[in-house]
Amino acid sequence: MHHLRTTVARLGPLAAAQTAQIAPQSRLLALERGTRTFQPVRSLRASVAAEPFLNGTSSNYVEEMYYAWLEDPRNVHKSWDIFFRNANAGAPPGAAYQSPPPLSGPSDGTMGVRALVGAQPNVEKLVKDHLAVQSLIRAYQVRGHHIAKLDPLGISCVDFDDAPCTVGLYGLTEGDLDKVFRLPASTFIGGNDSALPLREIIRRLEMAYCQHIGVEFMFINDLEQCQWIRQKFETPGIMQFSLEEKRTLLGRMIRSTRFEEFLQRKWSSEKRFGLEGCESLIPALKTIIDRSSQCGVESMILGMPHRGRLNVLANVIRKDLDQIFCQFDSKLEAADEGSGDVKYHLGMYHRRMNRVSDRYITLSLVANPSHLEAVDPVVQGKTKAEQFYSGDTEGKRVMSILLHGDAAFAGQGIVYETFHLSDLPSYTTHGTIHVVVNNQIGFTTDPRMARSSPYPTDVARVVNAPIFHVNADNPEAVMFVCNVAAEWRNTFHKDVVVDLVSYRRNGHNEMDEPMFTQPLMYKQIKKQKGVLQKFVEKLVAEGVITTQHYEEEVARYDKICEDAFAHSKDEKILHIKHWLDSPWPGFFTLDGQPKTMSCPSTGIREDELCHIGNVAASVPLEDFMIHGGLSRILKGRAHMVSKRVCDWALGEYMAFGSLLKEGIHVRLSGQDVERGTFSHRHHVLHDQNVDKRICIPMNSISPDQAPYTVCNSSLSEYGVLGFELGFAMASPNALVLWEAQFGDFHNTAQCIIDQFISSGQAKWVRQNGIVLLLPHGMEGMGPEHSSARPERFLQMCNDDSDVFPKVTGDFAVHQLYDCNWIVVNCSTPANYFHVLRRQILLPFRKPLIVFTPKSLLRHPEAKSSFDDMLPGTHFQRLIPDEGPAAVGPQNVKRVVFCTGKIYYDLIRERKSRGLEDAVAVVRIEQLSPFPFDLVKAEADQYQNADLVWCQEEHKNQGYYDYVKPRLRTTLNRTRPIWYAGREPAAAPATGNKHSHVTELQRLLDAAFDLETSPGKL
Ligand SMILES: Cc1ncc(C[n+]2csc(CCOP(=O)(O)OP(=O)(O)O)c2C)c(N)n1
Ligand SMILES: [Mg+2]
Repeated sequence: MHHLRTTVARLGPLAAAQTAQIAPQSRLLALERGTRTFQPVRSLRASVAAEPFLNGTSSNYVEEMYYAWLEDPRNVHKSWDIFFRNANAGAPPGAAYQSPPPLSGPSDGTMGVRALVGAQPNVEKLVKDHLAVQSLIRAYQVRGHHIAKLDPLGISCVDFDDAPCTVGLYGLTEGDLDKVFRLPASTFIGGNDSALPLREIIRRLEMAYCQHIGVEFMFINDLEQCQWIRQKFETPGIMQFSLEEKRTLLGRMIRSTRFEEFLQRKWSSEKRFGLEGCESLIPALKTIIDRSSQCGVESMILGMPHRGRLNVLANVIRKDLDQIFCQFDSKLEAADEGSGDVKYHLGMYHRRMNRVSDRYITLSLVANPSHLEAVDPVVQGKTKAEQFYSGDTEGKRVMSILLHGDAAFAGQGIVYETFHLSDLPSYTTHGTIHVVVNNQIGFTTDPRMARSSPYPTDVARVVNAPIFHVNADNPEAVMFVCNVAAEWRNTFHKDVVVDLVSYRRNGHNEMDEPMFTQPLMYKQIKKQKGVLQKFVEKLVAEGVITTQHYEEEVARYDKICEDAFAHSKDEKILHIKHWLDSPWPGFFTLDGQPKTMSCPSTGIREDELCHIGNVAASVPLEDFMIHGGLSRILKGRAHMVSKRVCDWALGEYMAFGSLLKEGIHVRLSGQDVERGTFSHRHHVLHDQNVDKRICIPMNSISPDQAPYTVCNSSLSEYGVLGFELGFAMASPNALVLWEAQFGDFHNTAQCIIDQFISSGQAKWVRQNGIVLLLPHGMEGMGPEHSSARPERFLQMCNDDSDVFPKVTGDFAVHQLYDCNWIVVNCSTPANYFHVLRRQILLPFRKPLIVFTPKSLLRHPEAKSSFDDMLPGTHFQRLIPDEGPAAVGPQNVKRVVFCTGKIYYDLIRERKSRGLEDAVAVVRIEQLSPFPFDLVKAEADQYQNADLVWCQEEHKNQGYYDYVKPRLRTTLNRTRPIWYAGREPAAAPATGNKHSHVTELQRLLDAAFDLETSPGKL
């Protein structure tokens, strides 16, 4: 490889040194191929100062020949053999070329080559012409898709230049058309022939690259992969189907088309985002599924937008039709808790026999919000998890399929972010098949206004995914590329894109008038014969089917729909539960309820704490040299274990380690999480002497422990959080955590937080236990990085601020069961330890939002004793004052309620003012669901005290707006409560250190000035 580069590098300047002359020439060639003619645009005449036959465009071909020559010098013409030998031997530019010896030797059976060569007096011309032919072949491979007839409407506004595929460009003339040329190793158009007349070469290239399929792949920088694709599309006669395959395809087209027609007949004014104009999507998906199943895939996870979703549910996933039809009945009562979602967002899970492969397959369509493409990383995460839990390390049994709209695929950045996960070790799903329903419109916007690239699919090029554009009005071509796509994924385990170039027969939805904005397009569409009709006519003409056969098939499917429709009227209740995309068998009772409504102690035995602590302090590998600074950290951990205390990092270690020991997989993902942004975690140790040698002590806790995954992610919040959410969907028996580098960065993942995490269960009756770790706190570091925006998370909590709840039974667990997510701000390592463990020990799953500290990571007082983590201990929703104030509550003049790190500022200030008897400081650790019961108990205990809410965040931020009504409800408005905190502000924090300190002191003064009450809450 290195050798190749040096040779090619030596060739480079030769080519560059030439001057290209653009010579206008008269029209040379017109081939008998329909409307297109070959126009010579320019010819390049090389200076003979260097190699006489090389020019800039030919160096690629030289490279290809060089590869072939490396394999076997006999693969190339003798003249090239000599050239490469000379070049390799260090011949200077201009001297490597020598006239080859006259060609002779045994016949190789090629068509007329010897005759041609023998008749060729000028070998230089022969080489030049061969190079020209190679250039032409390559031009078709690179740009044949520019010319392919991809658009069923014939109105595509992309104006590609077809000149590169004209022979004149390469210096060939009409007289060359019947000359025979030897074919290079980089083409398969010859089949069994190694040489062909130019006319036939062009015809075959046109067949392979310029019909209804456009193949975009030459940007892929892997020769084997390029060769594989060339073979798939160039081999003569490769696109042929048996009668049975054609009939199956017809059956699928009938189902796809008649399903939409049925819905249109029954519910003409209901939104369904029909598939009309791209009905071949259904056979496309079915082909991908069949072929993948034949290749051994057992589980396929799909994500898709609105367009054609009901059709996919009915005809691909095989959801019962009556279940789909009853969704149109507006009188159905909702049976499940939660608010539900519209029918074209719901998910689905189904296991069935695949008739083509004769194997069982599981298909699941992931529920999604309206936000286009947001589901992409979620599907990938779920796929990765299923691969992980089933030991499918290469993606041979589980795969993902993503569907896209053309406008969304090009426009939504999450597509790009998801593509960039595709090859990362801890995120790869080993190849996704993407299918774009490219109806050449997005709502009312046409592609000229919707993207700057010629195709909607260009984003896929960043990961070297081949892109197969196909005219969706040709179902056979669609089926062909889908087969190739499935085989590609199975062979290389890399992403691939199928671009179904189609149209949208109706408006954006069934109520929409497209003629307002796309009059010409829709005039054309109105004239357009339906794809099924065209296909049937073709099959009848070919004698594959009779009209009668077709009509019978249609009648049969229509009857299936009518019967299901009649059936659907019996449904009286709508069960969203029937639309679950990720059931967790065994976790719930049979009717989907938690098995208990209590939570055991989250503490663990002392010997376990010591053992895990010692692992955290050790390097389990021999001869492993760690950094000196890290040695000190590990020694510090060992010291803490001997003193029976934990800091934040060790508390986290205890939580993860103990869960792993109990067989719970733990996965921590996010930017720089392995070390920890604040250099406190160090879960992955790096040998200082051996490159890439690492050690993860967390995986050495116990021989039968669950695996621990800790992975630095790509720099994407939207993509990675979506991915981890999907990962957490697959199993309830895993602790899946995503850490933001700083809490404020979660805002670029807001869509995942709003549309999935806070509302997912309400919409899709699907639980999820994902944990978000969001570093938060004002450390005088400026407006960025200071706030994880607690106000936003708290605003989305569904607990009622105005109702004091009934406190019965295991109130804390019931409250958790009813909430949409849990929001905590722990002030001690022990409480952090407990809340992480509680995630798993709860009999149900809820997302957990943790505002994590920065300065507390090293704060000498932010440590917990092992005593607070032993069996019998729990997560504390509220931590009461445990000092002198609590001993004499009647003497307490003020109770300061707070949360998080401000607690440590408060107790320092209290101490310095000598107010430990007079002021109680109470920490609310679980902000939501709000610990009404515990807050009330605290307030009741200090009857003579005034009450203050203190926060370091600005008043319009942080917790203020959330706690205010809840504190008032708790106190039943019988006692006033005061506010000590920063004024409202636009930015989360000041950029000026001095202002920061002044503001902090001012709020501490307000909290402890017992003579004057601060402003009322
Ligand atoms: C993130 C996001 N922005 C805007 C919308 C509103 N919207 C719904 S469909 C649509 C057009 C989508 O076009 P395309 O991706 O081509 O799919 P098509 O409807 O043509 O199948 C838009 C803008 C949305 N659903 N999601
Ligand atoms: Mg579209």
